[in-house]
Amino acid sequence: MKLIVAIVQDEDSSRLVSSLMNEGYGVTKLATTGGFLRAGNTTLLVGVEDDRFDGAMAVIEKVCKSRKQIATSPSPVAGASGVYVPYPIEVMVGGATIFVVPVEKFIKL
Ligand code: 2BA
Repeated sequence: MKLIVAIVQDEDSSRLVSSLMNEGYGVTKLATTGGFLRAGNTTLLVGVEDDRFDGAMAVIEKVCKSRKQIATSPSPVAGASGVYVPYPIEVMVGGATIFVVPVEKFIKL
């Protein structure tokens, strides 16, 4: 068994949960915040048997889209005033950031 930890954009999360549930996968949805953008994203925990792993990954790949987001970043060099000036930068976020973890035990009490 494996645990898929998938960090996805909020815009994709509802459709992804529905799609996974419709295919018979168990899903837990967590509201999370990205460290770089400091913006909300969604982390899904999906426990899957090994023979269903590829199917779950295919669903995630199909639903999650990459998008450009504008973030505000402090300038690395202080200006003449000595103040760090925030400036907008464009970053490409997602599809999905995925960690796959082997599951030693799966217990339901
Ligand atoms: P954030 O940390 O808010 O990052 C959002 C996007 O900003 C990233 O998209 C990436 O395109 C960009 N970015 C991140 N750190 C950067 C940096 N130091 N300089 C320039 N650009 C940077 P993704 O790579 O698709 O990541 C989406 C979200 O996935 C992240 O949101 C974070 O919540 C999570 N994530 C990504 N890599 C991770 C890791 N190694 N461990 C834990 N969480 C991770």
